Amino acid sequence: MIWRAGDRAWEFPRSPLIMGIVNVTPDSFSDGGQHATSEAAVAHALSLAAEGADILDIGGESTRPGAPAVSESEELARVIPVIEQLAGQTETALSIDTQKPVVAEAAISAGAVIVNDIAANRTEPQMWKIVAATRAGYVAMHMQGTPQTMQDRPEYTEVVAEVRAFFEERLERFKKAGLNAEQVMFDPGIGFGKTVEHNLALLTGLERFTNMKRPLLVGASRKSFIGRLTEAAVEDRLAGSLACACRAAEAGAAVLRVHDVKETNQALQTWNAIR
Ligand code: 8Y4
Repeated sequence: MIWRAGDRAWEFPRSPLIMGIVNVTPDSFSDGGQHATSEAAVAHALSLAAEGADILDIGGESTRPGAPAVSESEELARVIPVIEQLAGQTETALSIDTQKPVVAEAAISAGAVIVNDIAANRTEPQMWKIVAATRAGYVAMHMQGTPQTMQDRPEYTEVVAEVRAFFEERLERFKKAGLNAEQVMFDPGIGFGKTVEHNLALLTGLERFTNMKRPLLVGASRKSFIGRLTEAAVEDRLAGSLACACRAAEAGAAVLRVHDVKETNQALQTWNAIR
C-alpha cells in the first residue's frame, strides 16, 4: 500500500515512520517575540530530524481542551517562517498541523507536503480542494466533538466500530471531493473525545484499522490517559509513550506521532530486531 504526499511516497508495510512534534507557540517563560519563537522551533525541529524523524509535524495552535483559539493571522505568523526555514535546511518531510484551509495552503507553498487535520470530522470542502489540488498527503483524524467540548462526556456504543465506520464514510467523501485515496492516512485520534477506556479499546483494537484500505497514524505520546493510568506528570510519560509505540508497531501502524524521537527510534529498532 502506497501513501503519496506531494513529491514524497512511502510504501507500507514497513517499520513505522516517526513523526516528530514541533510546537510553534510562544514560550510563556520568555518574551523574545516572534523571531525567538521561530528560532527555537526551527532548532528543535532540526534536532528531531537529526535524531531520526522521518516527518516533522509543525503546529501553531494549541489543541488542548479549553485552550484559547488562535487567529488565522497569528497562526500564519507562527508556522510559515518555520516551514520556510526548515524547507531550506532539511530533507525531512514537513507536515502542517492545522484545521484552517488558508494555513494549509500557505504551508504547502512554503514547503510542507502533508496536511495533518485533527478536525476531519468537521472539515469544510475548501480544505479538501487544497489537498486535492496540491496532492499533499492528508492525515484525517477522528474526534468526537470539538477541542472545546470533546472531553465533556465522550460516549460510544462501540468505539472501535464507530471510528472504523467514520474512516469508511470519510474516504468516500474525500474521493468525491477529488482526493486520490493514495493521499489519505487515517488516525483514531487518541485523547480526542475519548475516556481512558476508549483510548485503551482503540489501542487494543488497532488491527481493526490497520487491516483497512489506508495506512494508520497513531499519536499517544505523553497523552493524559498515560497520566491517568500511572499518575505520571506530563514531562514524565516517556516510558508509557514507548509502550504505546511498541503496541502500535506490533499492530502495523504506518506513522507514530511522538515528542521523543530518539527514544522512539531505539524502541522501534529493538522491536524490529526481536520481530
Ligand atoms: C502532552 C503534550 C500531552 C501534548 C498531550 C499532548 C494528535 C495530533 C495532537 C494525534 C494527529 C497532543 C495535533 C494533542 N494529537 N494529530 N495532534 N494525531 N494526527 N497532546 O493524535 O499531542 S495534539
